[in-house]
Amino acid sequence: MAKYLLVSFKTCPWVQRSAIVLREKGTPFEFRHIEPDNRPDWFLAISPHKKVPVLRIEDTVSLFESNAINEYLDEIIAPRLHPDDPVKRAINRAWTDYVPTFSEQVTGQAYADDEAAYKKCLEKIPVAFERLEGALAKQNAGPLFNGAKYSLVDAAYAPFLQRYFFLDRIRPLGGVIGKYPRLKAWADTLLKRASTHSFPEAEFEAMYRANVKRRKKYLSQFIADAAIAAE
Ligand SMILES: N[C@@H](CCC(=O)N[C@@H](CS)C(=O)NCC(=O)O)C(=O)O
Repeated sequence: MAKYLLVSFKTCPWVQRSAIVLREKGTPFEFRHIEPDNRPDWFLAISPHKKVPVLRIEDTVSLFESNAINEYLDEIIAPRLHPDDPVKRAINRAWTDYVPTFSEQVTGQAYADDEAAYKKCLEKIPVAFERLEGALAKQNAGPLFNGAKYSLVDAAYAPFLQRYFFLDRIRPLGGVIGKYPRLKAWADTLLKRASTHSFPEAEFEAMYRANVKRRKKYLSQFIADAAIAAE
């Protein structure tokens, strides 16, 4: 068994996506969390973009970019999460390629400087949700993206769907996800799945809130100082 080290910032959704795949495959790995503001030299030496995740294999090879890491893991460790059918596989990859856009459209509000920018960000959420609702309607009947079998698409979206609910609890988003029943059911399924979670859920949400608070953007004011102190 190869020795895997996954280098991470605690709340990074891109790391989470690779951690999910390792957990779905039942592959043991060392999870090493570093501080974004104090990236150690050993990390800078193995991360070409200076970003996490990096997957270090046998202390010799370093892979980066969560999608590339997940494709690699899926090629070499059973069970295969990609569908066998090449057309279905291409469709899965296409929806995984949409994740950076989805993330910006659904969680970009966390970086808005003021109320006007925040409101503009919220207008993008239904656009992203509508697209995924359409994709899910063309797939099998759930509960996962491809039906009964877990896929790399599930792993790719789970961290961002989780953050939608975190953001909804910071400043209510008017129940927008409720208008997309397939997406809502998918999100609920993913959030209930043990592999989604790298930390106990309440602890992780508190870490996420503390991050948003620290960013000193528009949303920060809606997170109480007391909550931070309690974290
Ligand atoms: N496309 C990359 C995104 C990774 C990424 O943006 N990671 C963030 C943390 S969540 C990071 O390392 N940011 C530090 C920086 O940009 O310098 C992936 O999928 O792995």
